[in-house]
Amino acid sequence: MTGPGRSSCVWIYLVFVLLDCYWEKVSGQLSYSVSEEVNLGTVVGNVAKDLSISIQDLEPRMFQIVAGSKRKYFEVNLKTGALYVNERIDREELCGDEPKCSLSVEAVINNPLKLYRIEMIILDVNDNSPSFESTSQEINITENTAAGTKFPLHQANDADRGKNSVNTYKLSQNEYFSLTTHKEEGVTPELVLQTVLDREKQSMIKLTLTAIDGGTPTKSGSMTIIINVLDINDNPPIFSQRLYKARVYENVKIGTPIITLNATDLDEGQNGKVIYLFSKVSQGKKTNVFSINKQTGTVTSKRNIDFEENNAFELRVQASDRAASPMSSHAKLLVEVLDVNDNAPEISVTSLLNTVKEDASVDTAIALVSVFDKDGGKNGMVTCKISNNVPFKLESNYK
Ligand SMILES: *[C@@H]1O[C@H](CO)[C@@H](O)[C@H](O)[C@H]1NC(C)=O
Ligand SMILES: *[C@@H]1O[C@H](CO)[C@@H](O)[C@H](O)[C@H]1NC(C)=O
Ligand SMILES: [Ca+2]
Ligand SMILES: [Ca+2]
Ligand SMILES: [Ca+2]
Ligand SMILES: [Ca+2]
Repeated sequence: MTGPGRSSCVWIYLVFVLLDCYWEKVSGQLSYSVSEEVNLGTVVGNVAKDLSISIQDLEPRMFQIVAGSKRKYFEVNLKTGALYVNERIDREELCGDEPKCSLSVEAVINNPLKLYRIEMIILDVNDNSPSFESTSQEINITENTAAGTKFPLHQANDADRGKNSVNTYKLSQNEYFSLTTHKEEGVTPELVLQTVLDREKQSMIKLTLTAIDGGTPTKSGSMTIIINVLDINDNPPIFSQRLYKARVYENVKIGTPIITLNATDLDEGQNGKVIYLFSKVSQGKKTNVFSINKQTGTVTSKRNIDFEENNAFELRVQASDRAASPMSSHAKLLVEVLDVNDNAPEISVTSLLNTVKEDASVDTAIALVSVFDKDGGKNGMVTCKISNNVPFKLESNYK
């Protein structure tokens, strides 16, 4: 347990304790400043000169630096007295978050034995860039959120201290957001909504947040901010036309598609899903003739359509979305019924005279014959003929 190395260790420790007060008072304290990360061999100062020791004495009196830690950060050139950097000095590793960083170095000289404490102040160098914990941050914002609403953003870290740490944040150019920062507990960034968002115009907004430190030159780090604009039901379905016109032949088979209406809703999901209905204001006999497919908007015949009964239908249709609070709009559908020649002319005869005298004069009116055809247009036009071998002729009194 008591080898030579061990005993010298104890010895040095004892001397330190004994002489602690002594050199504090007598020698004063030597202090040097050195930047972290300087090249090995960089000279910090001349200890021989600063401790008033003759350079010639350094070697014979065994001047040496005592390593305070595992690493011997500094060494002395015994020929010149120059104190130089012997190991890489990383302020971040040595002191981390501490505001001040210094190393205590002891030097010893024999004959007579003397101890010196040298304070090495380690200066921070801007050798770290600000960085974010993740490469992106996702924020969900409902469209129509009021301008001025704030959203907290992730903070960047910078291992350096003071002005070499994060100083400012910048947001990429955009028309929707600005940035505000608070300076308590470091700089914290917040997103401020400048204008009301419209999902139907832009459903995703990509921004870049950059953190910049105050070093010379500055260093920076950035992350992506992804804004998902969430939908609200702010659009009604809109019909492709205000007035739809369709034609259908009477007597078409029941279930024949007559027209397909089309309404579109700009919203998302259920807010944008359209259902079609006949409007309540056009209830009754007329809509009983037709049915409308809720999903597709296809109007089909539900009963036999008779031109002679109705030659046109005017229907009101409604498109609604499937949101919890639905929005609706309306359109008109005119169905014109086309005639089919499904009626024979009907003849009715009204006799004016029961008998005709043999000497009745020519052009005496004998009977009134009415011809009527329920069909429309050409289908309803009639021509009348009477047999050739009778002594009567037909004369029309009006068209
Ligand atoms: C954003 O909304 C989506 C779907 O609504 C959800 O999956 C996601 O977790 C939300 N993200 C945040 C950051 O709230
Ligand atoms: C409805 O109209 C929209 C927009 O004009 C069109 O993209 C869509 O294909 C139409 N749908 C049908 C079923 O006609
Ligand atoms: Ca460093
Ligand atoms: Ca640093
Ligand atoms: Ca909608
Ligand atoms: Ca919407």
